[in-house]
This record gives sequence, C-alpha cells and structure tokens, in this order.
Amino acid sequence: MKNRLSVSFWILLGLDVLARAQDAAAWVALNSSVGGRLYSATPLALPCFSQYNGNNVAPDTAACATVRENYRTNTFRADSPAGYMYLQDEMCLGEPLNQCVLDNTVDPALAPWLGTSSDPEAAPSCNQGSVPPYYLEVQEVADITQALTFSRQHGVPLIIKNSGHDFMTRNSQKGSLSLWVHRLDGLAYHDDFVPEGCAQTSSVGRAIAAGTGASTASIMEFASQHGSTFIGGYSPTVAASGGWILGGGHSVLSPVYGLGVDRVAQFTLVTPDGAIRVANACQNEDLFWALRGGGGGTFGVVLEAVHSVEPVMPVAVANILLPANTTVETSLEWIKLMTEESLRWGKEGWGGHAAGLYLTHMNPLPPIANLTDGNAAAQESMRRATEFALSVGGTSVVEVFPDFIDIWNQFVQPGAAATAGTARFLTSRLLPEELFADEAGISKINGLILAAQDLGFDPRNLYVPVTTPFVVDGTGPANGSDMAVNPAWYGALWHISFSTYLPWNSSYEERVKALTTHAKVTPLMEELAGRGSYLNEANPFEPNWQESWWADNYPRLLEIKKKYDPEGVLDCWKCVGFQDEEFSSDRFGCQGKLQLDIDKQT
Ligand SMILES: Cc1cc2nc3c(=O)[nH]c(=O)nc-3n(C[C@H](O)[C@H](O)[C@H](O)COP(=O)(O)OP(=O)(O)OC[C@H]3O[C@@H](n4cnc5c(N)ncnc54)[C@H](O)[C@@H]3O)c2cc1C
Ligand SMILES: *[C@@H]1O[C@H](CO)[C@@H](O)[C@H](O)[C@H]1NC(C)=O
Ligand SMILES: *[C@@H]1O[C@H](CO)[C@@H](O)[C@H](O)[C@H]1NC(C)=O
Ligand SMILES: *[C@@H]1O[C@H](CO)[C@@H](O)[C@H](O)[C@H]1NC(C)=O
Ligand SMILES: *[C@@H]1O[C@H](CO)[C@@H](O)[C@H](O)[C@H]1NC(C)=O
Ligand SMILES: CC(=O)N[C@H]1CO[C@H](CO)[C@@H](O)[C@@H]1O
Repeated sequence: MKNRLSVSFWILLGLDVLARAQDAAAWVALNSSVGGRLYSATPLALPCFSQYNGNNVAPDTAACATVRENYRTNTFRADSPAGYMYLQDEMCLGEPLNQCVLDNTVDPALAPWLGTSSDPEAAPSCNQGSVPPYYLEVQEVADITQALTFSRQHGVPLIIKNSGHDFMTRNSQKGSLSLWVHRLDGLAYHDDFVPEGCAQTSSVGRAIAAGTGASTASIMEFASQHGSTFIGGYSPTVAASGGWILGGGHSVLSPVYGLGVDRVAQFTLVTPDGAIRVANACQNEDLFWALRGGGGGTFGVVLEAVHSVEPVMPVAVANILLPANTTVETSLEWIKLMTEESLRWGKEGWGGHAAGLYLTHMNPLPPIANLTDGNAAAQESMRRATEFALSVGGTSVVEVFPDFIDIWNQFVQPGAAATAGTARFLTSRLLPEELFADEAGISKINGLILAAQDLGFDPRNLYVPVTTPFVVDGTGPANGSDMAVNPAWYGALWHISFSTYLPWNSSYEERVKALTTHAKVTPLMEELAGRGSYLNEANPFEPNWQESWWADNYPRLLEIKKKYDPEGVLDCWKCVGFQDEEFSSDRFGCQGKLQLDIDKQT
C-alpha cells in the first residue's frame, strides 16, 4: 500500500515537472513583468532534509537549526512567504508522504533522520505538499493584474496568502501561484473618516486604514500612538485587514463594540477583472456586503480596509488560571461555573476566552473598568471565578488599566508567541444566549461537554471565544443585518470549539479516524445550537458548510461571486462558489480524498 502510494506520487510529480518545463518561459516572462518578485516557494523545513521532491539536496545545518528552534513561533511562520501557522496548510492531507514537516512533539523540533541513520526509509523526502510552488511578493497593483492575466492564460490557480493563520487550508493550494500580500502593511490614521463617494455627513469618526498585511499587533500599537483603541482579534500575528475581517473578525471587546465587520467602513481591492475598486456603503455596495463575512480569498485581492476605532479608554482584565495538574472533574466544575456566570459577565461588558483550565476576560465599560475604585467592581464581578481558582491552587489577577495596550502587552502578547507548528483542527458552533439564561439550557451545555468527553475530548482542552457582538445592549448588528456575516453571531454568547490535533507523522488511516471522531462532535453541538458557526474557526471537513457559515446569505454571495469572478480564478476550498464535486478533483485532492473517506464513516 505504502509503495503503491509513493509510486503514483512520483509519477504525478514527474508530470508536474514536465508541465513546468514547458511553461518555464512563461514563468520567466511573468517574473520580469513583476520586477523580479516571483520566487520558488519551498516548504519551511526543507533545510533539514537531504531529499526534496525526490531529488538529492544538501541539508543546511544552520538554517535547519533556525527552523527547529522556531517551529512553534508564530511570528517566524507569519513572516515567511511559505510559512503557515498550522501544518494542515502545508501538508497534502490526503497523501501522508507528500509533506515536509518536523517532529513537533519536542522543542526544538526534531529532524530525527538527519545524520542519525543511513536507512533511506528513515530519511523521508521533503515533499512540496500543498505549498504552492511559486509565490509573488505583491508590492503594487500591477503585480496582481499580471498574476491574474497569467493565471487565465496558463490555467494556473491563484491563491492569496497573508499571515498564514487559516484553519481551513484556504491559504495554500497544490500547484497554485501564491499572491503573498503580507508586505502591504501600511497604516494611516484619520480623525474623521468619510468613506469615498459618501456625503461629508456620513463620517465614521476616527478610523485606521490598514494595509491588508498589517499584523494585529502593529495596528494595536499604532492605535495607541494615536490615542485610540483598535477593536481587534486576540492573535498579534493575524492580518486584521485580511482573512480576519473578511470572515467576521471577533475581539474580546466585541460584546460592547461589535465584530470587525460591524465596524469596517471601507475596503479597497482588486477584483478578478483587474479593476481596483473601493467598496463601502456608497459604492460597490454588493462587494461591501459580501466582503463583510463572505470569507477571504474569494471575491478579489483586498489591499486595505478602514476600521473605525474608539478613543483610548480604561479596560479591566481578569486572568484566572487553574493549576496545570487540574483533574478532569475539577475542570468540569470550573466549566459549569463559567456556563452559570457567562451571561451576567457578558451583560456587564466582559468578553474574552473561557477554557478548560483558564479564563481571560476584558471589559471596557466604566462601571467595571473603574480606575478609582481600587479594582473593586471588577474583582467583585469575577469573585466566584477567583474563589474557585484559588481554592484549587490556581491564580487570579483582576485589575483595571488605563489603556487597552497595557493589557495587550502584558497579558495577550506573551501567551501568543509560540502556538504554531501543529496540525490543529477545530469544529465549532455559536451557542445562543438563551441557553445560558436558565438551568435547563445550562445543563444542556454541560451535557454537551460530557458527550464530547465520551468521544475523547478532554474538557481541560476546551477553548471558547466569548466574543460575540453587542451582548451588552441587545442582539442586532450595528447597521442592520445588511452584510454577509453569519446572522447567528447576533444573539449568541459562546463560540464553542473542540480541537483535534493530527500527529506530524500520522498515517492516512490515523487521519481518517481522528477526523471522523472530530466530525462526530458536530451533530452534538448542532442539537443545542443549530448550524451557525464562524468560518474562520471551523472544521475544513464540515458538511453543509454553506449553511453553517452563511445561513440564508449563501445564494446572494454566490451571485456576487459569479458576477466578479465568473471564471473562478480565485476558487478555494469551501469558499463561496466551491462545489462538492471538486472533492474528487486533482486541484483539491489533498483535502478531497480525506473528505470523501470521512463522509463514508459519518
Ligand atoms: C492563533 C490564532 C488566533 C486567532 N484569533 C482570532 C481572533 O481573536 N478573532 C478572530 O476573529 N479570528 C481569530 N483567528 C482566526 C483568524 O481570523 C483567521 O485564521 C483568518 O482567516 C486569518 O487571516 P490572515 O489573513 O491573517 O491569514 P491567512 O491564512 O493568510 O489568510 C486567511 C484567508 O484569508 C484570505 N486572505 C488573506 N488576505 C487576503 C486579501 N488581502 N484579500 C483576499 N483574501 C485574503 C486567504 O486567501 C485565506 O483564505 C485566530 C487564528 C489563529 C491561528
Ligand atoms: C525572478 O527574478 C529575480 C530577479 O532577477 C530572481 O532573483 C528570482 O530568482 C526569479 N524568480 C524565479 C522563480 O526564477
Ligand atoms: C498540584 O500540584 C501542586 C503543586 O504544584 C500540589 O500542591 C497539588 O496537591 C497538586 N494537585 C493535585 C490535584 O495533584
Ligand atoms: C468608580 O468608583 C468610584 C469610587 O468608588 C465611584 O465613586 C464612581 O461612581 C465609580 N464610577 C462608575 C462609573 O461606576
Ligand atoms: C511518530 O513520531 C513519534 C515521535 O514524535 C513516535 O513516537 C511515533 O512512533 C511515530 N509514529 C510512527 C507511526 O512512526
Ligand atoms: C458601529 C458602526 O459602524 N455603526 C455605523 C452604522 O452606520 C451609521 C451610518 O450609516 C454610522 O454612523 C455608524 O457609525
């Protein structure tokens, strides 16, 4: 079996090389049309291997050491043109030999075969996986239009790669040309931003125009320098004007201030026809509708988004941790406590993360974020959680800071430094607020945690963004429901998710088995919550994905996709316009093969 697999793999690779030789002149021409910014993209771990795509190569010991030491480091991966936060974006999931990864169970990561064995079986080849063989470092609009023309002429699919945080494998694609947009990271502050083409009276007030590549951390810092607070996501390395905003964009401050899509005033993008378009409430309204939640990589290449920001304000933080040796039983009690308190916390303005072994919440509302009461109101609000944590040997910090940036630097950044380098899959649902309002609902949520535990999900690994919009003052979106984002967000309280990790060296059978179990937790969540889920933190093998991610908005999204990308130049895995028939295509074979086998089991 193993041999057959690898033989057919080499044949495919051989054909690919032939095709590439024929096209070599075209690639050279493309390169010169984009100022020499076209590069071969090699997998991150290549320096640790002595074979690459079946050819002998010399390992590079120094470069390999750097990769090993930074294997789990988010900035290292986010800043690399072929760097992906999660290994599923670089592996070809359906072909376990077609990947280039290190043993991530130890730190620094290991290349166990390097210099330790003369057995060729023990020294795997570094294979391209789903890493696009070429990338273009986008610096100007002409780079994008040249790539669009090239893609049409030569049938080479395009893919958009920014910080590489996608859980969904949409930021890479076997055999594609990657538009690496991460260097488009300019920032500009506006006191009084009027969307282009709108009346002067429709100013959104203070706003930051952020290039699509700008990291959340850089926008946070820039906002603070301009006396402002950016309502951004929790990961410093995520591109806030990239996949984050295009999928919805939640923040710990969302319960008060809404999602990214509630706040964005304007996008500038290049559509597949090569035109630069401004999309806002006054022009290209259909695109403005679609880009607010329709998902990244689909409707065009976004250059910039303008985010409305708030003045600097005091914010309270609650960072409550259970000890590392907490038992499953204690974790279950802790989760129960959180399900009982969460709605009150939300109404008081808290948002953040609730997890099997901790809680990190933040609150910008004056009665709690009170700089002159010695933290009394914030501490009282969190008293039950604090007492629980202390009683089991944990710790609690509940404190008010004058500026969100202080909390960001002290509590968010350190924990986010090294969470990358694994193959991590989520499956998730938006849990409606009503469930948290009475005993019956609360007991259903806790029942779900137990049912998931029966499937093998340790409650201690539970991870819940509690970042739903406008919990404080009602349920509606800021500006009506006139955008593509999943309406299930409004009226939800938790975005509950369960994680499955695939071992770096997992066999195909192990992958099918683990992801089949993973899929089994989805209907359990659905019994409580229906289908609504956040596409940016979802399962790439989700069935009925159109409905889960967009509900009734899908048909309109599809119309807009057909209008702006009739040839499907920007098609990606389970993006708007994707068809399930493509599971068995070569283009999407890396995910499709696995999908078909998971579907057979569930
Ligand atoms: C550690 C971690 C923490 C996270 N925390 C949060 C959080 O707090 N809140 C939240 O809402 N989400 C969070 N996410 C999810 C995150 O928002 C998504 O992974 C998002 O898609 C990342 O976008 P990116 O552009 O940075 O990454 P990429 O993987 O580079 O891109 C993601 C998708 O967007 C597309 N895309 C990127 N740039 C463009 C562009 N310029 N034009 C068109 N399409 C583009 C890509 O093609 C791809 O489909 C987190 C993810 C991780 C891994
Ligand atoms: C494109 O041109 C630049 C500059 O001449 C060169 O460094 C680069 O290697 C070329 N890219 C490819 C894929 O050949
Ligand atoms: C957890 O570890 C601490 C020491 O760090 C110890 O005091 C405590 O008894 C342990 N608890 C359990 C449940 O093992
Ligand atoms: C903040 O605390 C002070 C001192 O207790 C109190 O007088 C004030 O009313 C509080 N502010 C708010 C907004 O609750
Ligand atoms: C996978 O790697 C781990 C070490 O990370 C090792 O213990 C295990 O035996 C390997 N599994 C297979 C199937 O090779
Ligand atoms: C939160 C938000 O962005 N609200 C905006 C909704 O739209 C009106 C005008 O159309 C703006 O004034 C608000 O700022």
